[in-house]
This record gives sequence, C-alpha cells and structure tokens, in this order.
Amino acid sequence: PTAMASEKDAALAAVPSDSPTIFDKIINKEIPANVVYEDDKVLAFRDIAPQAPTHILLIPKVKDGLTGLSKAEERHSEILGHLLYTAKVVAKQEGLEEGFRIVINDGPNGCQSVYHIHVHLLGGRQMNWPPG
Ligand code: D5M
Repeated sequence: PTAMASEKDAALAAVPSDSPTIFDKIINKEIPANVVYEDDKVLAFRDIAPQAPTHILLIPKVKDGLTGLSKAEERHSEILGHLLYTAKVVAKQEGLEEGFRIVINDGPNGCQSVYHIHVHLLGGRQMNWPPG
C-alpha cells in the first residue's frame, strides 16, 4: 500500500455517498480524536493533517443526509448556522484574535474527502488569497 501523496489525492479518491464515515467513529468514541469543543449538536476536534497551527473540524453529531453543503435542505439551516457560530466560539477559545479562515470543501472539485459535512477552522498564520 502506498501512502496518499496529498489531501487532494485523498479527496479525488473519495466516493461521494451517504454511508457512515470515519467521523461517525469519532462521534461514537470508537476512535480517538483531540476534541476541543462539544455540545449536544456539534463536535469540534483537531484535524489529523493540520494545514495551519490551528486546524479544527466542526461537524454535526447527526448527519441527517448532510454529506456536504451541496446536499443542504431548508431543515438544515439551523445546524448550518450553529456550525458557523460555533466556529467563531472555538476561534475565540483558540485565541485567534488576528483572524482565521473558514472552509467547507464540497465534492471532487472542492477537494472533499469525508462525506459528513464539516467546517474547517484554520488560523495561527497569515492565510493566502486566492486559495489553491
Ligand atoms: O477534509 C477532511 C479532513 O478530515 C482532512 O483535512 C483530514 C481530516 N481527517 C480525516 N480523518 C481524520 C481523523 N481520524 N481525525 C481527524 N481528522 C481527520 P475534506 O474537506 O473532506 O478534504
């Protein structure tokens, strides 16, 4: 077995589906994660392949068909708002006073590799624009 060359390769190899993902195992505590925030609806933990000094993923504990943002329905509005608001709370908790970046990758072109919606919170360094 060869190691993935990049996060992009992992994303392009991922098959979009509504099947359980590795994030369900994190929610169910079947595999460990470095959890930095948790409430009844949202879990936030450090990304295993950090792209910045602070790199946290925020996910809904119940996926409810929300494999990615492109699958959002009106009923998901509340959890989507809660994910974004929680990203701000965690950014403050992490001391990202100088700013931060929020990313939601969607589908192959967006380099999504895990089909359980997640918000990336990146900070602790100067970000670049445009993104790659
Ligand atoms: O981002 C998916 C992200 O999920 C990617 O940055 C790696 C991260 N990841 C994958 N497995 C784990 C575990 N087990 N713990 C923590 N982080 C993980 P995407 O936007 O889909 O490319």
